[in-house]
Amino acid sequence: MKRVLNFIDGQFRPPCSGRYLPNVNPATGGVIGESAESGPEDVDAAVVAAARAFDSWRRTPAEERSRLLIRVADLIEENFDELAQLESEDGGKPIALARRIDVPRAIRNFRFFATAILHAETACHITDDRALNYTIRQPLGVAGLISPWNLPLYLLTWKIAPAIAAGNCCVAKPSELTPLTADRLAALTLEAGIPPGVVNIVHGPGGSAGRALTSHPKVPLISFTGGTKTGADVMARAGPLFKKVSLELGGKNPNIVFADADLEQAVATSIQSSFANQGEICLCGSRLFVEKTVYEEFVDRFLGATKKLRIGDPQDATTDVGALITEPHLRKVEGYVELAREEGGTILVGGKRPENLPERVADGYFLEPTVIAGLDCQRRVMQEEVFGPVVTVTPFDSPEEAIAYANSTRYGLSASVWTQDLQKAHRVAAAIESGTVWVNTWLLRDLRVPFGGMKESGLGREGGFESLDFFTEAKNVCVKL
Ligand code: TXE
Repeated sequence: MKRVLNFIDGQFRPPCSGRYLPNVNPATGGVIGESAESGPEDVDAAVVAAARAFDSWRRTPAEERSRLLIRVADLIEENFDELAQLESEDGGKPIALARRIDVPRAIRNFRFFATAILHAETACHITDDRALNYTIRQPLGVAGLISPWNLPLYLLTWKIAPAIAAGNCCVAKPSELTPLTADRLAALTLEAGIPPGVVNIVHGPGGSAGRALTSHPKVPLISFTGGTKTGADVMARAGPLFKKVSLELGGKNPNIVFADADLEQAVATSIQSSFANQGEICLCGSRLFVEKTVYEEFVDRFLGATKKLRIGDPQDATTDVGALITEPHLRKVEGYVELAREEGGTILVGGKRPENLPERVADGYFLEPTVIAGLDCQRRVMQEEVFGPVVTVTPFDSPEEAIAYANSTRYGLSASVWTQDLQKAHRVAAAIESGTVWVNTWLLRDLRVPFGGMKESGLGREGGFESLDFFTEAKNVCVKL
């Protein structure tokens, strides 16, 4: 039984409450440990430590900060197997996925921002012969970082690395559902030589520890990834304190397949974009739109590939689909399948808990990959984020109709477009209301590009220099000549 403590000022400390939350392995339903149930006092102690460390960290030369961050990346790499194992146990995700996506991306996040700060430039504006303006970018102080359970280490490092690379210190609050890799990361930052107080990690529920961070007057900046409803609460608390806020929220992403697409590739990638991480990725393409003339052929092939997915023990290297994060979440996703039936949809495949699971995971929170047809775009299942292995398929007649369907939700995070017609690809990409449009691919991430959502999918952009801009404040110095 692993007990996860807070990491404050370079030390592992129990929460002030003395209470712990059970940590459940979603694949078995068994308790595998517990994590600190922190509240405002713990967050305050972490903020004090971070503010103290900021004084010298902000003055640490970029080359030295870079060296330390690269050391963290190296240590994640050295502990690759253990981290993949922890991520899989904690979140129910297939170990193969943790090895392919989660841990490599955590390494990349640290390496990327460690080197990015060595290439940062600032602007200079010359006002005729009267003045010279230059811009200084300075860190803000204590960054509040709140991350979710679906890609725990991937998203936590996506926030910690740019925050501290830019010279801030941070208080991170990982999801209470997946504390294990954050806990290992804390130890690795210590081993790497990151000074005490630069990285602080406080575990606990969103309603207490999370809110203490978003409403803390000494935390001028919040980077949040999570659900849209929670994002609104973060905004409501941070707004009156005029904090800088970046929100990466939910998605209901369209995946549009035109008749001239390479169907083989479109099917193979759509299987990933529909069901990777059990559909628990904000970028998953949960609404598939297929041009009518190839609809039947595409759906046939797609259903065939769906049925071949192996659902089972996440620890088995051949498993494609693991367990959903919690039992309530499983029930919520099942509720959407039921709602789809009531709304007149047809379940083409899946829709139920799998039978014949290996004994070790017989009590886990599994749901078969599910494909639903026959729903109107305005139905709730087509409008709300399900966040499970559930995808809808809908035929369309023209690019205009596909665009209208794509834009028919309050979300705008990402989209995929499948076509071999270059002009159509550019035209449709420009018309879709989303922060990212992938053409003939999905989840291909260059860390330099702006990443974020339109509409209710978020606020602001992170990635590359956009992240470094977010984690610093621009100051204009105007010198009269
Ligand atoms: O996420 P929450 P939940 C979506 C998905 C999912 C839904 C709810 O649709 O079904 O959100 O998931 C912390 N102040 N996504 O409830 O609550 C919380 O402790 C400050 C999309 O699990 O948003 C955790 O650390 N913090 C998504 C983090 O916020 C608060 C990923 C995210 O949890 C808080 C996850 C509060 N009031 C869910 N309440 C994505 N965009 O990838 C909670 N938290």
